[in-house]
Amino acid sequence: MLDRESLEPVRLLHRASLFKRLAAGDRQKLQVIAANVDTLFIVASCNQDFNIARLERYLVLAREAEVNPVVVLTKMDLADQPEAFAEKARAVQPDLVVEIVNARDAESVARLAAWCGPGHTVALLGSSGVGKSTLVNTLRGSDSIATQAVREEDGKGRHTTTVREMHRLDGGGWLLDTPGMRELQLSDAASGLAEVFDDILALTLKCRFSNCTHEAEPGCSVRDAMQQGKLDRARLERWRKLAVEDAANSVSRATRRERADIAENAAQALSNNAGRRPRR
Ligand SMILES: Nc1nc2c(ncn2[C@@H]2O[C@H](COP(=O)(O)OP(=O)(O)OP(=O)(O)O)[C@@H](O)[C@H]2O)c(=O)[nH]1
Ligand SMILES: [Mg+2]
Ligand SMILES: [Zn+2]
Repeated sequence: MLDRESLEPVRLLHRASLFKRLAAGDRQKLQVIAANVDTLFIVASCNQDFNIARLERYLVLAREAEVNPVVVLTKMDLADQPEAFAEKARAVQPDLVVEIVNARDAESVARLAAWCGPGHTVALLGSSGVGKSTLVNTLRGSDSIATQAVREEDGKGRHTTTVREMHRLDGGGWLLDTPGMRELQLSDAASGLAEVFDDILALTLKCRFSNCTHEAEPGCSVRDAMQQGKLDRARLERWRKLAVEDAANSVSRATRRERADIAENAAQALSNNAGRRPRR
């Protein structure tokens, strides 16, 4: 927080919500994507970009950071059945808010204003080309941020936005536009995973063996649910993949932390010894 007069920093505000990811290239490092965000717009398009696994991944991130997620599906004007995409997204979590818009159309985007009121900060995440910057432009009633047509061949974006940028709305809200990210690995996201996949978690707690792998053990509630058509195998596999990834990344960072602790303790011991040299 800055002092109004001197503009000197007077207080470091507590980061209410923190989005982090493992830095691309260096899996051992955490990179902060955004802090103090109230709402996350998870942006995807009503086309081949739409991907349930990616949506779940962003949701885990939002739940882990305790930020309110809103799924924004763009390009409804280009889709034959945009509602079909919304249905798929809603199936991920029963209470999930899903909005379908034409990001270029102010009237269509107006429904998102509810989350962008005074003092509110919204971060936009999603693949390149889904229309994050277009949404920001339309919400601000300007076209000052660069956007670029997606590639003809595969509909993929061209990584037009390259840095995170805050944009102020006339109404007092803030929008954080981000570059479409290629890599978004989970780390330390156990509680986010538990929330997004709470149905699976509840089943695993009922398995006969506490270390059930849900492959071949008797008394497995997860397999029972699948046999009864209550759990989709693909969803189970997506959960498994994210859980394994999260565990692997969390462990490798823990080892790094442990190594740092050991090094620090050793240094401490050395300096203590230096102070307590035996008298001659
Ligand atoms: N018809 C239509 N076009 C859209 C819509 N949303 C975005 N576009 C177009 O899609 C292209 C990509 O939009 P951008 O806003 O640059 O996408 P972005 O998500 O910011 O992409 P990066 O900055 O690369 O991460 C632009 O040509 C937009 O005009 C939409 O709802 N309908
Ligand atoms: Mg952009
Ligand atoms: Zn089981």
